[in-house]
Amino acid sequence: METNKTFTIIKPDAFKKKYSGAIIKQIEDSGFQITNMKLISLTKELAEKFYSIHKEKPFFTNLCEYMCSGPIIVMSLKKDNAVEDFRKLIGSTDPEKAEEGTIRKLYATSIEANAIHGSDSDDNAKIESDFFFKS
Ligand code: 3AN
Repeated sequence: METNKTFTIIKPDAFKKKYSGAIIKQIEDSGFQITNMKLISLTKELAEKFYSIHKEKPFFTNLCEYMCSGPIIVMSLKKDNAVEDFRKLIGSTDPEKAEEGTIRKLYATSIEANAIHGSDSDDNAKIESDFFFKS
């Protein structure tokens, strides 16, 4: 399994607030290369499929509705140790717990509207990237 790829989504809250440019700059300045990128709007079906791992969670319905609430930017990224380094760059899922200077600390408003997604493993990076760029 390759360890130099990850996948990210700039979520509806961050896109709506016009943070995309600043977030992409921070990603590039941190050494990541964008290898694929597109602006899309998720359908309910796609959101439910993408987050199917969370389908038993109490926040699943709200999460899918929120992810469909506006355009998002999906990107595949390349860098050594990509998954781990990117998780560090975005910070904790809950922005209140995120470290200073992380993308979520800077731009997220809540645990749900948390500005950005980052793959949590090399396997998921490939699955998620293929989900948006190989269909
Ligand atoms: P992360 O995006 O940090 O990997 P996951 O994979 O555990 O976090 O959760 C996926 C998404 O589900 C989060 N980015 C967040 O938007 C939402 N989420 C996670 N936990 C909660 C929660 N307790 N309440 C509401 N939404 C949540």
